[in-house]
Amino acid sequence: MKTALITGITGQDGSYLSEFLLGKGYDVHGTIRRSSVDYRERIAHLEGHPHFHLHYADLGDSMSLLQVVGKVRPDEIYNLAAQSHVQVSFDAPEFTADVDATGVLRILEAVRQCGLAATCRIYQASTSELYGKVEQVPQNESTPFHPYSPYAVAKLYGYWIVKEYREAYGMFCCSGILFNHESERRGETFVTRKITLAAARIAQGKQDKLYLGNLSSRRDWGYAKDYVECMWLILQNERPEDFVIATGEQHTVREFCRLAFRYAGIELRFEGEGVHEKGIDCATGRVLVEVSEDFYRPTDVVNLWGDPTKAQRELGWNPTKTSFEQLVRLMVDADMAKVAVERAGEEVRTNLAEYLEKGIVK
Ligand code: NAP
Ligand code: G4F
Repeated sequence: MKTALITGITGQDGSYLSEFLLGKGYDVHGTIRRSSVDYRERIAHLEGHPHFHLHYADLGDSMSLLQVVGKVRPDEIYNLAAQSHVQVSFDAPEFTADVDATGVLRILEAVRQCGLAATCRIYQASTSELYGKVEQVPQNESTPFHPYSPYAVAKLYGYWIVKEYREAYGMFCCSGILFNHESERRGETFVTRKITLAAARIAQGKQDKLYLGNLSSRRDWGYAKDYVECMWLILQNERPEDFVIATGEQHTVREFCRLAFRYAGIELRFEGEGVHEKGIDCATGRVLVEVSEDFYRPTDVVNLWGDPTKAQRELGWNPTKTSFEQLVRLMVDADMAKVAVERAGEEVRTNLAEYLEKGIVK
């Protein structure tokens, strides 16, 4: 039985990767952080599994990493932990650098200090944000980097330090340069999930309007569940190499929004430009989407489009397993169900309060 250690196991990708590796018969260990609210929603269903284990560690704390790596002695490490929100990295640049840049170094050194350099394979969660102010479309493994946020600059260090340890110490460590991947488990402040949740709430009368930033920004959006398979394939490869993981298809935030609302039963038309652009309900004329400068970034990456040819050819990975339309549909369906359950809960609470007040129930 192989042993894997996943940092960032409570995140979107960590939860899917755990399920995937357990399905492959791995003993799965993950790092969690202490928090005043125990927020482990994405992995709650895995707790209690005999091959699923959690350990406290923080990428900012070398001691905790040394301790967990020394104890688990993993065959494979998936370093997914990060301050992963690009906009937040402008507000917390130093924390982002500590976790997303130096944190990668701490993992690599922990492996070396524990004497596992020759046996432990390491996957580093790199990102299409490295291409930033893009110099070429679509982007592949040879496209020059031009990071365009504190997040991307920190991740660029992670990319290079992984390459350095591979060349200097012969370690099997690789970066997956992943383009945006989404799911029903995506954090609610990333644009796709923000849109699908708002579309569900608006369709069910629980929200009036959705405020977004740059509607013309383009992304290559894939399904997170498909992408974790590729992380594993990268570590099963004969040689340690870096790979671009993407669908090869590009859409704007506006297109995502229009489709999500359509699946929630609302046909939108967009009118106006820049901050004055609005998404209008074709049936009622109501303005449901507006632009707010609060969601503009000091520097925004606007044209990400990946070329997954190498991963297709060398890893046999299928980049089009889940189409863009299927991705939007599954996210909207999940949020429609979530909002319906919340509404039902509210109704039960309201009725119960009324029955208690009237003495119908005691
Ligand atoms: P996510 O949902 O934000 O999860 C991030 C994880 O990192 C969480 O488990 C979080 O723990 C943990 N974490 C944050 N700071 C930490 C610290 N100081 N020490 C230890 N753990 C820490 O991100 P994701 O979407 O799953 O992405 C996984 C990785 O892929 C990230 O490195 C991200 O930068 C990268 N990536 C993501 C995408 C994408 O489109 N999703 C694309 C390219 C690259 P808490 O739950 O305690 O906060
Ligand atoms: O959903 P986003 O916040 O994702 P972003 O910045 O592309 O970062 C994600 O993908 C990266 C891979 O390329 C990962 F490395 C990173 O960890 C993260 O998972 O924003 C996507 C686009 C941006 O151009 C943003 O300006 O959508 C635009 N946008 C427009 N309105 C918005 C909004 N983004 C957010 N979060 N919220 C808005 O209201």
